[in-house]
Amino acid sequence: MKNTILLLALVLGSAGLTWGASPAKPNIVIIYADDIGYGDPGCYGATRVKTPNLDRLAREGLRFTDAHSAAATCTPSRYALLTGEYAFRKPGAQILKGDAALLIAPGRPTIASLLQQAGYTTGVVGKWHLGLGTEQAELDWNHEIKPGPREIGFNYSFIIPATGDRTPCVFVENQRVVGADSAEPIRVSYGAPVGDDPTGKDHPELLTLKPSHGHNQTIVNGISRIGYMSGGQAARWVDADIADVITRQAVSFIEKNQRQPFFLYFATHDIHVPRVPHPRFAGQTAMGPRGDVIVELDWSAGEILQTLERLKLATNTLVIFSSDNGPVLDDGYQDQARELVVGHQPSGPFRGGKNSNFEGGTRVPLLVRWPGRVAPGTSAALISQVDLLASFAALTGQKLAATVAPDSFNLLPALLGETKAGRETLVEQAGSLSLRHGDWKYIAPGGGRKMNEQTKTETGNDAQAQIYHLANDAGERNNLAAQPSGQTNNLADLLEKIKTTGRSRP
Ligand code: NG6
Ligand code: CA
Repeated sequence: MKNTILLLALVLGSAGLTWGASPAKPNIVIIYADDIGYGDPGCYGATRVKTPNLDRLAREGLRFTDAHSAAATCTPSRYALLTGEYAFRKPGAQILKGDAALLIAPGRPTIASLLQQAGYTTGVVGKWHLGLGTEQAELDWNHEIKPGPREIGFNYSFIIPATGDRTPCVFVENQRVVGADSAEPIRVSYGAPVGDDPTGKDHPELLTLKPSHGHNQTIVNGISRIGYMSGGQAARWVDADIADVITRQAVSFIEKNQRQPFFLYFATHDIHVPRVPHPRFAGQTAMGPRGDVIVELDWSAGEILQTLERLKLATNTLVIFSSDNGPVLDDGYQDQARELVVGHQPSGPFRGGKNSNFEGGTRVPLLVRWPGRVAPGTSAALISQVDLLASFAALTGQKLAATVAPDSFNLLPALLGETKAGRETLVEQAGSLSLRHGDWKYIAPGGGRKMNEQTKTETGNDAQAQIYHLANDAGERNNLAAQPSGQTNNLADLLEKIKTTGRSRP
């Protein structure tokens, strides 16, 4: 019996098949941009900035027009992407400080651990912003930093711990600060100042890039940040080199793992603030640093595509490009983004942007390329990044336990362009929760200001319920909540049900 099974396994194996269904094992690369809006890449209508590599992905793959990040800010979007659970269910899934504890419980299934189980080698390179260490103890940056990516399924990690504008301004590779020197211990604080590094608040004369709001604590490379840090001088990153450094790490991860299935989650720092393009990209657009870092982002994506080609991996690699939330112009530094945007529409035809309940908050670019498997074209399927986990489970022939990834739908057929049908309903998260249901969008009533005066973003907050019919009114101008369509109660009830049931996956 044993021998027969072995023989069968060998025969099936040599035919490229495995037991049961025949799951594919393409390499998977997610290029996850930061704060890129629907209208920022050329393939989504931009003309004042050229993005030939993203445009090429769009030409060779599927371009989605109704794809969403799970939330309108970074941490909750990344939480949902990795766990398949809406972030509103997770207490504390808000924009995290740079010394926050790991938000995802070690051992909890994630996209990375799921793919590990399917035999993939997994890696994360770039922006993390999901916390490190535990709630119980203050994190010591000078020793092994854990739990972190490794404990939730990543074999390899090279990360920016939080964001480019938050301390500590160092990379962490596999649980260790890169370039750390024990003679110069690193301390990080989001309470009282630590050490005697100058701050932006007290020494504005030292700044090369000035804040417009917030961002006035420890100065690193002439840029004051959110949070304090001391020590680790030799380990501190050079802002203009971040794209080069992390792109090189991403390329090297692909090179090292080219002979086995790999999953790379490449989360770029671009185009988040502080926007400091490398000198070779500075001035490439007439939009100032925000335009130039879009060019830099496109370059990074191009390096990944070229690497896949050079190693002859392109046809066996599923490449996904998307963004963690909608766009913002002035996000806290005086980099002239607002003054120079003239005519460019970061949110495309949609209202609002980063942090907004309107579509601009979560409707983001999504490009999917898998040559030979995904026919080039466009898709209007309603899809969210929270769906990647269940879709990858289907791709690799894994069955999810009922408790895992409670909001992740298997949309593999939509992702691969086999159907144009997506979700029927989707929860979007910003200041309030919104529910998409077909062409309808319901924004639950909520408190908070209507306009973020600092970023000049319309938040979409309103004490009253809002309902828009997106097919007729993509810009969400005509609130139909007062009209007797009966939709308000239906959608409010449906949203309430999704909230209280604790899961939405059938
Ligand atoms: C905000 C920051 C903003 C950015 C954002 C997080 C201020 C005034 N604004 O609090 O600059 O860092 O957090 O962005 O501090 S995200 O893309 O990581 O969600
Ligand atoms: Ca972001």
